[in-house]
Amino acid sequence: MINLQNFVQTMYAKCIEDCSDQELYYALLAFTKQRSEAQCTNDQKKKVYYISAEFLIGKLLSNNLINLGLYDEVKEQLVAAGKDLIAIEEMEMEPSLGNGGLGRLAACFLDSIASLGLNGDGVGLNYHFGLFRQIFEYHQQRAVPNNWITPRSWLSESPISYQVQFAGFSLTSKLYDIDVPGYKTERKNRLRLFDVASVDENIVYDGIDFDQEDIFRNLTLFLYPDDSKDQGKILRIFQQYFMVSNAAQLLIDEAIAKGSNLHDLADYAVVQINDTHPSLVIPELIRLLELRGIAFDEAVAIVKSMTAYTNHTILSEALEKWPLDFLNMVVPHLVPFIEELDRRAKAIKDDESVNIIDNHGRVHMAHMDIHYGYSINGVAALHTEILKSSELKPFYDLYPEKFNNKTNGITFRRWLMHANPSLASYLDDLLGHGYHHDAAELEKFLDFKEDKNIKAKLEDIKQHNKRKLQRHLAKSQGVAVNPDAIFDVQIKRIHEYKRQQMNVLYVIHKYLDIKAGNIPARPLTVFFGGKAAPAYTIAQDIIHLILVLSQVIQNDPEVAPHLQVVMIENYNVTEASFIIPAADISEQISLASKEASGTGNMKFMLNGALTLGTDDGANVEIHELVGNENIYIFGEDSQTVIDHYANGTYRPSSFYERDGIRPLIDFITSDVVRQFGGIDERLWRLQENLKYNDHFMTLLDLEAYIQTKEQMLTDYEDRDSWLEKVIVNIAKAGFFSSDRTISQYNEDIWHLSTK
Ligand code: 26Q
Repeated sequence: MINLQNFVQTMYAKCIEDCSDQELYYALLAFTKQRSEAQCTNDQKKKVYYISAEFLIGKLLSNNLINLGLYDEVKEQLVAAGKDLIAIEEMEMEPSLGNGGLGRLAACFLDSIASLGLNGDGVGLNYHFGLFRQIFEYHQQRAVPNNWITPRSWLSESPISYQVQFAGFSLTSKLYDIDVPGYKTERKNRLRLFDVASVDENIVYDGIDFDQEDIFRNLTLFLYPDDSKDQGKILRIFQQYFMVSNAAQLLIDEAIAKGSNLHDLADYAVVQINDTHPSLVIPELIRLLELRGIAFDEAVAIVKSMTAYTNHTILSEALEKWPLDFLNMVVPHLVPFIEELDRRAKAIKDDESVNIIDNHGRVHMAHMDIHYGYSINGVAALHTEILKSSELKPFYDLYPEKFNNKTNGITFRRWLMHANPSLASYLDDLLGHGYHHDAAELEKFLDFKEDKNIKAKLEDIKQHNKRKLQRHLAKSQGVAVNPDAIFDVQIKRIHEYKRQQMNVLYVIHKYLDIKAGNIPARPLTVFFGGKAAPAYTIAQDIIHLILVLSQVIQNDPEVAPHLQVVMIENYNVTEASFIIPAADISEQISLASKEASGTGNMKFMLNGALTLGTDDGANVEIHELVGNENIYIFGEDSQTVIDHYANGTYRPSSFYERDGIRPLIDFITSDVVRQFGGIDERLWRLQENLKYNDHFMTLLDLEAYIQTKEQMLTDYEDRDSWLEKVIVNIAKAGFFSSDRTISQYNEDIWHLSTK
């Protein structure tokens, strides 16, 4: 039994009723931190260190209250005092310490590691400015700094500090911890974020520019500073080495404190390398072990038995290759280790496809991970198969035993219980609480798929969530949406391979169709949300077109009652938890073979939206689980796409000639678009790119996409059958709990004791 009034009284000498939401937020922050600080940390002998350049944890207040088992009581006591937890939560800054999927996955994993009672910490960097805040001006994205660290926050200072050596100078680190309480476990893990003691926020000028050479002051200022220029790349290497050297020193110290003699380090620690950003941990661990008296050969063997690598992408441009010259400028003392590892790998097989250092003197980080780690995994079944059969085939031929798949998952604590409390409590009533700990129990929901009352209730819950989103958008963005419309949602980073441009072409198709007199049965609202990397021009162009189109439609009285386009400003974890529960259609339309997994697809399914997608990433597994009748799959399959790339057989211009396609592309530079603020340079570039380049084959699938989406809108009108599909999707979503994913990591890779 908690007494929030007492706590607030002691803190502010007044009662809850008289406090502002800001004051109550700080009170709840202190209260929740105190509760988790009182918990013991997991202390089993062996521990996983999940090293990642990104942890997109999102706001923590409600999440931590849920996990500590305090949420309902706190909410009740606030309501009794006339206060609203949702309004209080708005006072919290979102720590946007990640770009997208990979960072959010790391956050879900921390939740599941703690909730399963496993001993495991996240290790990363304490960026002072998380991912930029996105604002729209003149129909374009502007990036402004996002300084999330307030004087009082979830960070706790720790006394831990290390020296990290760079070329000609060393930096002192300072460790901050964020507690990660497991769901009703009584024990916690931690997210360990390293900072530079000498960091200085005052060197940031003019938005998000800063002196990139002032490493002493800037190292932890920003998540992924623009690396389109060499200076940015070098800063990234500084960040990566700083992160992994601290992580390596921390794990060695913790193992020694528990009795390790370092020869047995692998009994105490396992490192999961989240994509290649932390890959320098391999040579760094070897270097540190040698410094502590372990012979090189043995050091290599130890590190090989305790490091595992996860690959999150098959886009070759995202695979890190650092020039040796840069490494020599930043960490010259590490280079001899990398060179020796390269020599030894070349003795096994000397071929460009598997070499660590290539003929251009570049270090392939993934190659180092695969040679010198004991496990490599992809993040969805199809992704892992593509790695084995094409992208990393030469490695699969060398080390088949190292390859394994771990299909991604999401934490149900945040994406169901917190984001969609109405659905969660209804499922509690219907199915009991068993699914909280064993998500597979959601399958019991299948028993109700023909139950009319349950369908009516699901309809009510969706309507309730649409209204909640409606209120939120009115307040946050001044946008009015119609809760009686079909909510069709594509929220994710803006990238050509994710094909937001295809969805835009559908919108143009619909606009022209309505202009031609074909009035839809029900209004459609198409939501987009996502940030574009500041240096990624075409992605900026796509945002521009969406924003202008939204105006064109809104200002056309013939079309506006039937069609609306909403671009969510500053899409982030917080926005996602408002939007996803309100969605009817989940857009997962990447070019087959390009999306490693996707995790938004899982969140939508769990919240009762139906997937409109390609057979790509984890969509393939969703498709298998729910069956053809309960998903809308379209487009060419991954093999066809891979063959097009291999043989150079895709020609966008031949698709452009088609009657169903040409008017849509031409519309991009039409007078009406230009009248509403369209910028010629952006529109032309986008149009030309689609006609003559179209690297991610938008036009290849466009007709199938339009047709499938139209079918979906027609099917939506048969409410009974639509809701049956919704039930099947929710019931089958249990597989995508990150608890399942983490159990598999543990069984196959980490081998930690569960108590
Ligand atoms: C690389 C080099 C230089 C600068 C930046 C980068 C870089 C930064 C971020 C490369 C990759 C990323 C992020 C990748 C990412 O988020 N991948 C996503 O991971 C998800 C979790 O596994 C998957 O669900 C998505 O399919 C995948 O796109």
